[in-house]
Amino acid sequence: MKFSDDFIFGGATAAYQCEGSTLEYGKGKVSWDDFLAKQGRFKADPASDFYHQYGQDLKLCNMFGINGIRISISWARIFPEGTGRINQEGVDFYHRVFQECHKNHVEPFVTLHHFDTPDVLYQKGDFLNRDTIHAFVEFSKYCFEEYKDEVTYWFTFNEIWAVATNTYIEGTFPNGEKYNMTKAFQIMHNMMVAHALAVLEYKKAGYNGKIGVVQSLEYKYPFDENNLDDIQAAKNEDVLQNQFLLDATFKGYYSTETMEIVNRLVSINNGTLELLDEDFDVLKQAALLNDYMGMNYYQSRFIQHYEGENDIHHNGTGEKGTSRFCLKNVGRRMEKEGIPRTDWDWLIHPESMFDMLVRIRQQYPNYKAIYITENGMGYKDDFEDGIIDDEPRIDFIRRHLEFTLKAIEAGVNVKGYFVWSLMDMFSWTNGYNKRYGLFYVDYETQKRYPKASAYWYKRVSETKEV
Ligand code: BGP
Repeated sequence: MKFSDDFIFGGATAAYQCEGSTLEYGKGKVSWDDFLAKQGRFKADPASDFYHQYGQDLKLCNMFGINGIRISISWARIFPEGTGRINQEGVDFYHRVFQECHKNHVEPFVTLHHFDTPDVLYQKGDFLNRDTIHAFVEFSKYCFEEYKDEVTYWFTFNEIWAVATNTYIEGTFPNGEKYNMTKAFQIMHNMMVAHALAVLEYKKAGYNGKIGVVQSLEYKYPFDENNLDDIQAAKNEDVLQNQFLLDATFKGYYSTETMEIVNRLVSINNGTLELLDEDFDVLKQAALLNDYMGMNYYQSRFIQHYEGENDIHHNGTGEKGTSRFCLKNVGRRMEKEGIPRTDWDWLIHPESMFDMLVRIRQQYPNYKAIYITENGMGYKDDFEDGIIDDEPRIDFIRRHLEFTLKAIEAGVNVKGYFVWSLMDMFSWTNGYNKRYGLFYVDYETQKRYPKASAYWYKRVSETKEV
C-alpha cells in the first residue's frame, strides 16, 4: 500500500526552539526567558538561528521532498506585551518566511501558540487567568487577517496536555509546580475554550482555509491487563492526558465517564474546577467546525495501580533508566519487557500509534481528518566528517509510517505526517544533546548537514512507499 499523492511529508519546528534572537528585533519576553536563565543549564539562543537561516532550511525541504513545514508564530514577536502594541518587524519576518515557503513549494502549517506565552500575560497567571483567553483570541484574529493570503492551514495550540502536566504536575516548565491536578485540568479547559473561540472567529470571518488544534496523545495500557486496578489506573491516566481533551475537541463537553474520573482526581487536591455554561456553548459549536486535529505521537505508557506517595523524576539528560512517574491514586508508569526505550526512557512502541488512531475514529466519529503533526526520535547523533548515520531514527520513523498506512487502510483519514524535527533544535527540558532533526545543525557555524534519515525520507516522499 502507498500513501496518496497529496499526502504531506512534513518536518516540524517551533518558534522558540529554532528561531533564536529571543530578545531581538523588537520581540517581547516570554515565560521561558527568565526561567531558563535562572536554571542556567542552557538557553534558546541562538538555537538553530531560524530567524536568519530559514532560507537554507526551506531550500533543504525543497531538495529533500519535504512538502510541508510546521512553523509556530511567536506571539511576543508580534505583540511584545501580549496585547496592544504591534511590533512590525515581527509581522514582516513571518511574511518573509511564508513567502519563502511557497517559493520552495513547502506548505506552511502554522501554530499560534507553542508553549511560549508572552511573559506579561504569563506573570498574570497564563491561561489560568481568563484574560489570557481573550488576549489569545485577539492575537489569533490579527494573524488570520494579516496572513490570510499566505497561510491555509492553522493550528491554535500545540500540546495543551504538555503545558498542563509540565507546568503543574511534573514541574519542568516555567515555573515548575508539582502534583497539582486541579490547575492542570483548569488550564487545559481554559485553553480549549480559547481554541474554540479562535475557531469560531476564523469561521465567522469566512477565510478560505482550515483550522484545528494539536493534541499530544499516548496510548495508556494497563501494566497487567488482567488486573482490574491496573485497568482503572490506565483509565485514570488516559482521562488525564487524552480523553478530557479529546472530549473537549470533538464533543464540546466532557462525558459522564470523563467527569467521574476528573472529579475524583481533582478531589485529591481538594480542588474545584471552574467550568462555565458559556464555555460549553462555544466548545460545542467549535467541535463541529474543526477541520482536523493534529496528533503529536511519541510513545505509549504501561500503568500500574499506585497508592504510594507522589514521586516524579524527569530524565532530562539522556541517562537511561532515571525517569520515575508515580502519582498517588492515579497510577505508576512502568517499563515493559520487550518494549525498547530511548536514552530518555521514551518507549518505542509504534503499534500503539495505530491503536490511538483507530480509537479516535471509533470514539469520535465526527473527527474529519488527522495530521500526525509530530513524531520522531531523540537521539545522540554521531557526527563523523559530515556523515550522520542515524539508522535507529530511520527505523523509528519507518515503523511509525508503516502503522500510519495500516491505520489509513483501517479507515482512519490521516492526511499528513511531520517528523519532529525538521532540523536539530533546542529541546525545552533537555537542551541540545537530544537531537531529533532530519538535518544536523552545527550550532557553532549554523551549517546544516543532511542525516541518513533525510535521504531516506526523501525516497519515501518521492515513492510514497515505506
Ligand atoms: C513535543 C513538543 C516539541 C518537542 C517534542 C520533543 O512535546 O511539541 O516542542 O520538543 O515534544 O520533546 P523533547 O524536546 O522534550 O524531547
